[in-house]
Amino acid sequence: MELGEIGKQPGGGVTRLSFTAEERQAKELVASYMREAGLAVYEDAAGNLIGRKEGMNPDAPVMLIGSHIDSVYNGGRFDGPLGVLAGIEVVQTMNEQGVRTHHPIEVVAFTDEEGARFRFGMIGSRAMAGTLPPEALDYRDVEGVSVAEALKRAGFDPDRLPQAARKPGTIKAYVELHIEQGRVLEEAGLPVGIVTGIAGLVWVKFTVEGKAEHAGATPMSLRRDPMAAAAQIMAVIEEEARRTGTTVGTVGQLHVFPGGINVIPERVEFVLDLRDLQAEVRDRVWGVIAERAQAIAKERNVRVTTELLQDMPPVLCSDEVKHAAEAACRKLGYPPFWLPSGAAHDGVQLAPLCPIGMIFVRSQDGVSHNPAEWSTKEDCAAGASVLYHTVQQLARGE
Ligand code: HGY
Ligand code: MN
Ligand code: MN
Repeated sequence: MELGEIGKQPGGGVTRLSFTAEERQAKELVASYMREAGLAVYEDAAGNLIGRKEGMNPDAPVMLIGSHIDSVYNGGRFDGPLGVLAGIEVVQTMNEQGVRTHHPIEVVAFTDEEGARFRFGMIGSRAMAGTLPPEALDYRDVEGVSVAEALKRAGFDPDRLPQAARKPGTIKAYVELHIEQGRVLEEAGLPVGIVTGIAGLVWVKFTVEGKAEHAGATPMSLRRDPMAAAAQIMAVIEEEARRTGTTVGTVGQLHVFPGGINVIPERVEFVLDLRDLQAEVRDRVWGVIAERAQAIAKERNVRVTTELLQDMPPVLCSDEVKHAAEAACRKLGYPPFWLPSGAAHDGVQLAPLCPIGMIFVRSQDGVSHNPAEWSTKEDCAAGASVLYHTVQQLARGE
């Protein structure tokens, strides 16, 4: 709740975009919690905020836990912060209980998980995995500020980004506690769940170009209206995503140029967020949408071009992490329950580097990316306890 005050909007939502003053303030607060928990605090070259608890073998691979504290526009207070704060709570409790582990433990708040500001997400976890594409440094926000410029203004040197990369074998596992952001646990009447896999997403920017003309003087038959074309394409997106029963397709961002009430637009831009647990299903749906969009363009004599903004493959959670989480649930008396994640998370980027896994906490009404996002204290505590025992099993070493 205290962290949720930073970046709070008039309607109660939270907007804490990457490399902004609000995010800096949030990092300082979280760093103070980490120090209070007895952790050594540092930021890596990508701005990932990390609190480290030494293990009995300081050279052993790191047991990594955490999440993110950047948000979407007008988001909730749990998406991200729950995993970071529960991670800090876990190591604080271990320190209070005098628990030592073979592996060092690091709690991380990843930079830019949401991708709200630059329309390209997970800058921090990609940098840690060594997979941040160099061209990403030139991606710009709505004011035209590039990632590189934002890093510099926040006190980081973009040229040093490669130093954030971890070598394979240096991370024992990555476990993230996160709110489910859906209704499955609520339907099952359970406080916590074990994640089986994370859906893969693509973000595709559509630019639809027509001809700006007078809204009153131009007969319907003579128009080259990009807004009408865009509306038809969005209806195709919904129709094709529904068809498979597992795919989800969303258009949440739309820009109209010039945007006059009495002006048939010249250009319309929108971004498609398309996901499925199976990449081949998602890519087949994308193929149909792309084809039907070009047919609409032809029929309406407008120009439709697309640009791939990001493409994340679906990933499976590791058996080792799932088994540790299952044992933790049983130990605490929670019936183990497995479910996929429709939302993407930083574990997608770390999967090539180390075993990953996630523990979900029930979301009230499944609401997220919305100020009404809520999980009860009891459910958050249940999640943190499962994380506590999961981490101990994975970090105690052979
Ligand atoms: O978009 C997502 O799935 C996540 O909230 N970044
Ligand atoms: Mn989110
Ligand atoms: Mn999140």
